[in-house]
Amino acid sequence: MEHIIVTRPRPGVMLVTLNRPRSLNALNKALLIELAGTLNEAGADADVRAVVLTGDERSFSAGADIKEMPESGIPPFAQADRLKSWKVIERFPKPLVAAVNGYALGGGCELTQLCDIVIAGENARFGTPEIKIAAFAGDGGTQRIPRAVGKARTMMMMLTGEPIDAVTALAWGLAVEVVPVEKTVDRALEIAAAIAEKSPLAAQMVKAEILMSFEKPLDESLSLERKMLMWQSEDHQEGINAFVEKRAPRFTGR
Ligand code: DAK
Repeated sequence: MEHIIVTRPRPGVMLVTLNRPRSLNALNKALLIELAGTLNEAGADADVRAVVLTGDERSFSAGADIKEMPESGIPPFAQADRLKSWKVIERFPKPLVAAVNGYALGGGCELTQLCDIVIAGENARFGTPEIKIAAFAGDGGTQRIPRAVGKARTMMMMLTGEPIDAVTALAWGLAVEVVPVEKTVDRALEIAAAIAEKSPLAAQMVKAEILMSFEKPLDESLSLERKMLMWQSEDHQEGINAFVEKRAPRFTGR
């Protein structure tokens, strides 16, 4: 792949590194397609139980590739394969942890908010500067960011285009921890590894259930039936047995 690097630094954990440093990891269409393809593979691979997504120390991602915009014609962002790639990321069923150093702007900020847990380095800057090029956060940001931080803060971010720092992002709920820059990826991997030890069935169920609370009315999202399926899994029985026998559980995902 040209624009991302994929490694498996810990059992059950895939690390995906955005790799267009000269463009501050701007999300051109080719990168999005590679990312979606990698997540599709990770989703189908039972050896991957959690994925960490990161950039480099200067930039997680500076957003949609502005230089690609004129080439692609109008409307530039509405191309089917680009939109499909975002859908794949949005629907990735396994836990996704973001390790964010530097810029997380525009589509880069939106990408962090498709991750389930966001670890911010001290130099992280979250922002939605699209208004500066007479655009708006059209890859889900106008809908997801207010759900995370509320109306007034979103208006401030999106109408001024000015970024917020890591400590503010933490206070507003866009990130869950702030750590020194050189520790961001390690901390995200540590969290992913802790998730990977759990039952993959349970982890995916937790993710789906929590996301549902943002997407559906309460009477639909109280999906008792799906929760009942969980109690019939081998992993659930193994969890109970291990607890009673005072040993570590061995989860298989069945
Ligand atoms: N795209 C392309 N190249 C970028 C880039 C971007 N978003 N951000 C930075 N770069 C490139 C710069 O052009 C420069 O390249 P060279 O000139 O060296 O060739 C290199 O990365 C380093 O950047 P700078 O020289 O500018 O570095 P600085 O440290 O001075 O500034 C910066 C860093 C992040 C403040 C600055 O680069 C900047 O403001 N970048 C643009 C950030 C931005 O505006 N992001 C949002 C993009 S729009 C939709 C509607 C809209 C959207 C999507 C969908 N629909 C309706 C479906 C829009 C989404 C967006 O994300």
